[in-house]
Amino acid sequence: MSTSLPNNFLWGGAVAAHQLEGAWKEDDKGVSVADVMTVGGPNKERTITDGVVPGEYYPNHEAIDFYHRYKEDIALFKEMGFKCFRTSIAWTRIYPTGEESEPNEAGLKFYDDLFDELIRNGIEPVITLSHFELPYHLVTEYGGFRNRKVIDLFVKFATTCLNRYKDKVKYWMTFNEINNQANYDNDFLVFTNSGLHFQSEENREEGMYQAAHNELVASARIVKIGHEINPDFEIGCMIAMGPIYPASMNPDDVLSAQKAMEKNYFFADVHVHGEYPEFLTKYWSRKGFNIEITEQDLQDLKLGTVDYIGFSYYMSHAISKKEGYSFDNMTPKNSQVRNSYLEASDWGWQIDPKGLRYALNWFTDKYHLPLFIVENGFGAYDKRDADGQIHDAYRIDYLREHIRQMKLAMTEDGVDLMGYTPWGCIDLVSAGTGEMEKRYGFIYVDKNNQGEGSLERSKKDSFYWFKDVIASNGENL
Ligand code: BGP
Repeated sequence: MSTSLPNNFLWGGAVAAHQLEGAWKEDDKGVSVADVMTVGGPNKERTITDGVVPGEYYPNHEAIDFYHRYKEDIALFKEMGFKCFRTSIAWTRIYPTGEESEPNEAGLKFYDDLFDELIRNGIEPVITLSHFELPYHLVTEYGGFRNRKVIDLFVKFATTCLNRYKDKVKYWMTFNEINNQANYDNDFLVFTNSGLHFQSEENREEGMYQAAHNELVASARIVKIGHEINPDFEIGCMIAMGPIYPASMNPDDVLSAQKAMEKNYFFADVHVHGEYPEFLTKYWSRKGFNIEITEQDLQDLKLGTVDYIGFSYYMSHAISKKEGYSFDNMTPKNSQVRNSYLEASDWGWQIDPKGLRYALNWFTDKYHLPLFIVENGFGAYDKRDADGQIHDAYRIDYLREHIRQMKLAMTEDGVDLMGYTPWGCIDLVSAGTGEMEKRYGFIYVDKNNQGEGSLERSKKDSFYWFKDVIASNGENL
């Protein structure tokens, strides 16, 4: 078996529109869910406000102003040797409230210009259609993706994009980290994924499953439409993958880990096989959930299965079945434990490069589809040294160990991997906390958590390191 990576391996970087573009109102852009969230902190989640409240600071409104600076940033990506660049299309630039009958030409033109600039620089766009960017209007008007009306609105938006960019974009993904909402006890995750705003509601788990179903149907319809528009499109799903290990060899823990994996990753089953696994429909009936699923939905799911599995990988988890919990009542919050074998980042994310190899093998064994690592990275506080430079050896260490494991999965285990795009290749607003100072980039952006700074870009040590990794196709680590 070959020990080197294929020549067409897609090295690059990943971002999302709302986390870097800024220009939140420009060219008639509408308000998205990301525009109504303030800054939290390492141990503090973002606050979701009731619309945009005057006087509050919303970090996504300006972000890093990529909207006006993308040419400068793409020049830096080119210098690093990127083969591809993953970003998303902000729904509210194209349909500001989600409900307009005609798309906003200025928004469409921005992405034409952006994709042209990438292509001119030899960088292939990899596009996510929904990355935490639901129009806020659809939350207040319909309660987000729980309402079937939003399926049609999203399919309309996606179809506009697939048609408009059919000769510029080949690689697409439908919903970013669609399975994040399996943590339905986390307000932020269900709000950003699906626009669910629970407050006092009690049926949040059932609501999450309804929203997830509606998204899975929308995704399948989009895959089918996309293949009709351009049969060369590669359309994938996008799953947040953090393997869940048993905390011990106690069979209760082992079974708990298996059950937790099922509940977190059934989304991929539906994307890949076009049907729900039996354990889930049984679970729904045990819980008395009444999920509205039509005959047409079941057919649509079958007709729109994905071409590849994109996934993010940051960390692994461990689970322990505590006294008094049944499998049906376990949530990440009430059952996950720290893994004493692993170090964690300042945000408590457990660093586990071997978990990436595990994840690649797990996906391959289960789905036999090409995979694409579309997010991986290390969020850290960066400080300028006495020489004025950022020496981010910790970030290089993290990425190097993950790439090593990725290579082993490919060369020793035979995993079919399309590419690797580290998250936040340029510093941007954290999705989870809204902080600027939780940095992932190879490129530093001068801005702090309060929104102060010149927005000037500069290269970190990791910039030069990753450039060499790409130039050597992963040989020089
Ligand atoms: C994923 C999201 C990204 C991104 C990343 C890092 O969940 O797809 O949008 O932000 O995680 O998370 P954070 O920004 O919270 O550090």
